[in-house]
Amino acid sequence: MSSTSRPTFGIGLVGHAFMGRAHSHAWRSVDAIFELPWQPVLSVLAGRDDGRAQAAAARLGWGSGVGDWRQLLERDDVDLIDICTPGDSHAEIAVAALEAGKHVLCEKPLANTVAEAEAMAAAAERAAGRGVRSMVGFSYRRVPALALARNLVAQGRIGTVRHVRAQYLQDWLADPQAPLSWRLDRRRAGSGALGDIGAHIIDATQFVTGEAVTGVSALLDTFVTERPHPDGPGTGPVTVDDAALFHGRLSGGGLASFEASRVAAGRKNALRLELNGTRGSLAFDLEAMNVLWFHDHTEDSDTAGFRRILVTEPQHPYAGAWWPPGHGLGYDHAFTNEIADLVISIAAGKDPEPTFADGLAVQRVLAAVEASAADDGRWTAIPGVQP
Ligand code: SOE
Repeated sequence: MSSTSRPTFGIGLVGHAFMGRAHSHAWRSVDAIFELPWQPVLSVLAGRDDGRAQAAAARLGWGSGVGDWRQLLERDDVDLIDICTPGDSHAEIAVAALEAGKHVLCEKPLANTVAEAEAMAAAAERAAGRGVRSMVGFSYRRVPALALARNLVAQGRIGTVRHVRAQYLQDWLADPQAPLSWRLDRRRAGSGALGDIGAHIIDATQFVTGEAVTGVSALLDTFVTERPHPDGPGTGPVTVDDAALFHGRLSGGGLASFEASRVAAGRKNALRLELNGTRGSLAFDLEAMNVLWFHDHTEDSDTAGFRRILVTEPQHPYAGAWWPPGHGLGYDHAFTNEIADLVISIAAGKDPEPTFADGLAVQRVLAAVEASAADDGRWTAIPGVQP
């Protein structure tokens, strides 16, 4: 929809690497796919350097580029600040933006520490009282098959959840020569596979089941402890985990296992979730993201079995806005779906989900995993969650 009679909604993006590109793509396309009450305008992109930000703005479709995100706080053509920077700057930018009256979309994990996430959740709550909204970008909630899985669980189609098996497996660090980057630096990223991709499976588990993780026992490992510098001679230390393995209990009484790895050779972006309940099971793999497997255990056992649902029908979540049945969506579409929900919620005066409080809940699980792993896998309860 491109009517100019709608109010405009000015966006300021901070960051222009992987996530900045993914969000830019979504902001560029969202108005052509969804019927939005407001018209997003890609006003300004902020980076750390004027020249590079201007070049990125031109390439990614933004009106202008600036070398300091603080300039966005002052601008009348910015209604929302979209934070796509490494985790060490999320709290500072988000709190300043909310206090300046700007809505915020912040990439996951919400922060690098629980203290930062708490400050962000508190700022979000204060801002919501003034009609200023915030959302954390757990984009996989907007993959149609995972949104359908949540609906089926909520409808009781698999009964009470007994098991969740959650994995997020990648292999871009399997090669010991893969260079250092901010994602391998604890000061910038907070943690490694744990916060980068483990955060997604924690959120996906809590989202799909509607339950909370109440406690964990964990192991972390860094298999490659030194890696080459990207732009010069020699190597430097890796200060985050390559892999995280933990199990936990859910608030409904079920058991959950979690595995996040960036050294799982051959697995490129395998976010897998399997749920077994008293009445049936569901299974999903992001490497085949248009498919949800469903087993209805109440069916006649002669013919019962996992059925493959191609989640591209018009009545499936988000799918109706896109292509005819069977034509499928990809990684990028989840960001467009996320941004559509964000704009629709803000225009309706409602808090979009996942909230900063949801991001804080994930952060508490991440911190419990680190505490448990540092103490030989000791059982560690998640503060504030009823066992
Ligand atoms: C973004 O949602 C993200 O989590 C990235 O930050 C990860 O690195 C990527 O592999 C999955 O998507």
